[in-house]
Amino acid sequence: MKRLLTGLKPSGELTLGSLIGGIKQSVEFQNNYDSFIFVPDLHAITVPQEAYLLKERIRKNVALYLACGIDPQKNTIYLQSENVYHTNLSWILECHTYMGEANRMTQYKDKASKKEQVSVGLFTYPILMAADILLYSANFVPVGIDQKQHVELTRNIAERFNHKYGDTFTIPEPIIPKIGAKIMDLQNPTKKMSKSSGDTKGSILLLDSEEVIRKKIMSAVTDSDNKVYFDIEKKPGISNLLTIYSSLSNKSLQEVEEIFKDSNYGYLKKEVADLVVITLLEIQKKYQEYVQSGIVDEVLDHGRKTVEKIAKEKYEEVLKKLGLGRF
Ligand code: ATP
Ligand code: LTN
Repeated sequence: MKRLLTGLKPSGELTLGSLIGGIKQSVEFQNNYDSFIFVPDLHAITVPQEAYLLKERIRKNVALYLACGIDPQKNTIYLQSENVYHTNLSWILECHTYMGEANRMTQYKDKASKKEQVSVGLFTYPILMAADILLYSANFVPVGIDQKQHVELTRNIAERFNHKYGDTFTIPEPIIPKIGAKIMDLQNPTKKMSKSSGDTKGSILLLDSEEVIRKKIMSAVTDSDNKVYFDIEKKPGISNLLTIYSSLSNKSLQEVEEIFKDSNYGYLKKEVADLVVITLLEIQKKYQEYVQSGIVDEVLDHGRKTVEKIAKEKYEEVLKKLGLGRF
C-alpha cells in the first residue's frame, strides 16, 4: 500500500480552509493508503506562540482530526516534537539545500515581508517539512496549493541526495484538491482564509458557534453585479462561496452554479451558511465526545511508538551514507 502523509500546524485555531483544503482529503484517502497524519508543532514556533495556548491546541487539533472523520484505526496519528528524528534529519537536509532554492519559497517571502523581525526557523521551515516527509518514505502528500512549492523543494532535495549517495529517499508527489485548494477570507476574498491571522470576521473556525458562522457568512464580501456564477478574477467572493458549497456538498462546481444561477446573493449566502452549520455542528458534537474520552493521548502514544521505529531506521541509513556516527 502506498503511503500518504500530511500535517496541520497548530499555529492557530483550525478553520474551514484547513478542513476543505487539508483534513477532508485525508479522510477521503484513508481507506486506500497507509495514512500518516501528524501535528507539526515544531512548525508552529516559527512564529511566536503562547506556550499554554499551544499546549491546549495540540490536543484540540487531534480531537478535531478525529471529529472530522480521521479514523485512528486507519491512520497513524502523532506529534512531531515527540520524535527527535525530524529535527535531526532536517539539519542534514539543510546541509544539502542551496540558499538560492530556499530563497525562492514564496510563502516565506510573503510572510517575512509582513513582519519586522523574522526567525531563521521561518526561513528553514520548508526543510523541516522535507524531513517530515522523507523520514517516512511518503509517496503522496495532500496539501493546499500554498504548500505545493514546499513539496517540490522536498522532491529536489531528495533527488539530489539520491543522486549523490545512492537511492535513499522516496520521491513524494503532492496531491492538491480539485475543489477547495484555496478557500479565501470571507472579508478579503483575494487572500487565503488563514488561521494564523486570528479570529477575524473573514475566517470560520471549526469550533465557531452557529450564530457566529451565520453572521460571518451573511456578511461575506461579494460584488454589486448580483449574478451568481463562478469567476475567480471578476467575482472572487461569490466564487469562494460556490467553492465552499461545492466542496461540502460533494457536488461539482458546474452543478452548484446550476443550482444557484437564478438566486440572489442573500439566498446563496443562506444556503452556504446552512450547509456549513450542519457540517460544523456535527463535527463539534463528536469533538466534545473525543475531548472528554481521553482517546487523544491513547492515539498519540500509539502513534509515537509506530513512527519512532520507522524514523530511526531511515535516519540511521542516512547517517551511514554520509559517514556520520559509528556504523
Ligand atoms: P495558516 O492558516 O496559518 O496560513 P497554513 O495553511 O499554513 O496555516 P496548516 O493549517 O498547517 O497551515 O495547513 C494545513 C493544510 O490545509 C495545508 O495543506 C494547507 O495548504 C491547507 N489549508 C490551510 N488553509 C487553507 C485554505 N484557506 N484553503 C485551502 N487549503 C488550506
Ligand atoms: N508546512 C505545512 C504543515 C506541514 C506539513 C508537513 C504538511 C509541516 N510538515 C509535511 C504536509 C507534510 C503548513 O504550513 N501547512
